[in-house]
Amino acid sequence: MNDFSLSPYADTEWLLIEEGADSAREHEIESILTIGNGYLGIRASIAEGSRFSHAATFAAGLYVKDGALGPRFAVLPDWLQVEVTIEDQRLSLEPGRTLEHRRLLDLRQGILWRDWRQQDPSGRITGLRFLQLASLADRHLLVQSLAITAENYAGKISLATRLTPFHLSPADKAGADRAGTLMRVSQTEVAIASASELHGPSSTMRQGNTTKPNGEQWSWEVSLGERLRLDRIVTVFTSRDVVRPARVASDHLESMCARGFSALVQAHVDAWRRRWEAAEIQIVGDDKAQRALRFATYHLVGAANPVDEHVSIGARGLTGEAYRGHVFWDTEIYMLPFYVLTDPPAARSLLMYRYNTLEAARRKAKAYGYNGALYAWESADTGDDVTPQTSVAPDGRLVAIRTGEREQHISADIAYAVWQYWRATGDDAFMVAAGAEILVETARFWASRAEFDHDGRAHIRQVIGPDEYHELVDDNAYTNAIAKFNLERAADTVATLERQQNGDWQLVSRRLGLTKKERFSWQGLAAALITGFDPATNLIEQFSGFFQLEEVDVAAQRGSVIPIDVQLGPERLRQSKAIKQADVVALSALLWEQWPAAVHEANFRYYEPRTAHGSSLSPGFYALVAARLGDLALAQTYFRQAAEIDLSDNMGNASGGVHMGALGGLWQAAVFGAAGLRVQENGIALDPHLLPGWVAMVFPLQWRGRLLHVHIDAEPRQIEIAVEGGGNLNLAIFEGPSCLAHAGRRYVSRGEQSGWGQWQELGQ
Ligand code: IFM
Repeated sequence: MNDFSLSPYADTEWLLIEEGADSAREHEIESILTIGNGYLGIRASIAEGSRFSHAATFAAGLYVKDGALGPRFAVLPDWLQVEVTIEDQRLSLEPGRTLEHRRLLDLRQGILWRDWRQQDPSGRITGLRFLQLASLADRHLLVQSLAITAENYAGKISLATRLTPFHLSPADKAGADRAGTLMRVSQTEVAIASASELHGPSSTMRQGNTTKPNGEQWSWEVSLGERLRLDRIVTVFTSRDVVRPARVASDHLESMCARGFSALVQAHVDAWRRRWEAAEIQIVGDDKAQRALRFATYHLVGAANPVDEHVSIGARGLTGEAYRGHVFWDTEIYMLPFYVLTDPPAARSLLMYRYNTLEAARRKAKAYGYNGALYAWESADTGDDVTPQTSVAPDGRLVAIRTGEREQHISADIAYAVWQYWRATGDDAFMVAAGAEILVETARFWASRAEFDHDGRAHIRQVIGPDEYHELVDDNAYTNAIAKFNLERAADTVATLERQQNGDWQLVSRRLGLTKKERFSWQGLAAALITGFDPATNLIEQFSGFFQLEEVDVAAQRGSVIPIDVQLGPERLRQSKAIKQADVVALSALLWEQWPAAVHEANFRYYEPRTAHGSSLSPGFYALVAARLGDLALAQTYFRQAAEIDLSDNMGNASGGVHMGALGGLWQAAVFGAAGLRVQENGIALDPHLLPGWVAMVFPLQWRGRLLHVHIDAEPRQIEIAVEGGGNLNLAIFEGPSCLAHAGRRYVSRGEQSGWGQWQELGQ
């Protein structure tokens, strides 16, 4: 019998290890150790199940209707279930004695391992090693393997898998019926086909000796010390992907089986290696930061599917059911930069989801009496707004949720993301075919949404900004500034496309009925929108009247187990300056170039003590801005806070899935904060502020078809960049020297007493 040719990655720094078993943490562990490939996500529940398990496999874009609560993620059948019975004793963590139990998430290879040694009540010791993966090389493929060793006994080992077999209709029949299952989720058919092989010391069983209606069963007499291995290959297709999922799943299974288990695992490991080459951030000198960035990158890679333009990433990705799998602004504002700079096709697909749901956004705008496109605050498969209408407050009251109606900045956030993608990739085809239409329709929304005063100033009233503690406010600075950005970029883009006389664009422009007058009106509105900026103090008022609210000591209450919104109650909270999350500070993170550093500094100092970080999105942006301001101690505090959201469950809710936006925010804190990266139209600029203890930071990034390798050293200060592929580009230090860089060359700039030295070319 073959042994696993694979084992966990040798460098244990790449392994996230959960020792033992702690029922109280089981749901949290299942979330953080999830395996996924953007099409499927599988929580890390134990194969034999337990009272504490919450097994779930999710498929991106697959929701079930749930009455008034709207859609929620569909949970697919638990294809991982395997029961192991020694003679007549079912093996489980509960009776008997657990001699060893550990789960290892192999971040490098995208594999979840589990090592378990159990002594049953009769004294028999069984050793088990499990492997499971969701292939990154073939998103319809799942693999499971289980090696079992009879350590101190001879006897019968029985295994039972639990997938109801499906029988193909005669029209779909390709070969033998496979174990598997066929289910219907709303209108969607889901087919899961599975083939298993049990390898003994000298022979292999290709099918269970009993195929029961609810799975296959295998029995084998083992001698002392002998080892068995069960390999399972599983394919999943839905009628969202193909016309006849059962037939395709079955055919695909045949061809996967023909390739063989080892080759399938190897292809997956190779795919992960390539993704790491394009995305790995190395932090020398800070193992915790290194681990947190690997964890963030792992989950970001596992959440995206570059070939599906009809799905996006929910707030918890494919790792849990919190927020019912719904998609928020988290994707465009917090996660998208990671994909733009490490996997542009994935970024494009995420934006195409918004393009493909533009009709729903138009419907929503119309329903509220506006023009253009108002995107859903929470969306699922169709793009219609699926924000729940009510929720239960901690004191048991039913409270109305108004974000679906009033948290409208999401439309501008999506426009912002379109622009960022285009600027970093130069993907004109996307802009003409989809991006510009999003810019136009969202600009049209703001044009109908804003109200002009008699003095010519424009207002956006009765909104909810990112700080959701204050509802129905007028002129939220974030909303107005991002809407202004939306209007300006829409006007610029249309002007550029008109100038280029792009034929495809002319058709789109005609279909949209665009006129010069409308374009100019966007510029006029952008200039008239209230910004809340006071030149006397450099402060930006978060919304009209914010400065008059009551001061409360947010910082003093941050350590408390009772969140500040609960402590104060809704009325007092509304009247206070306690804010939930980065709002004005999010503007510093997103639109840095629009204000001088003194403005960022003043606002950061003002809002930082008043922010409760009641959203996981907040600490990452505070870390980013603190790093840009050079307050490295505070940047580190916030970086660690963001890093521990899932890894230490510091918000107490990782059981519902990992916080994808926070993971994207952590990545941005490192790349846009510590490395100080700015993506520009003619190249990139850096402004390094490595966090305390970071000896060096190394990362790759893509800019308009070029691959850049950035290496920043703390002492002596130095930036080295190698450029691969494409034409020349501008390399700059932010507000410092710049140079024209060529493909195949390396460039270095060294820190000087004040600032940075000129770039020098190092050659190959
Ligand atoms: O999008 C966020 C929002 O900003 C705060 N509440 C949670 C949402 C999902 O993460």
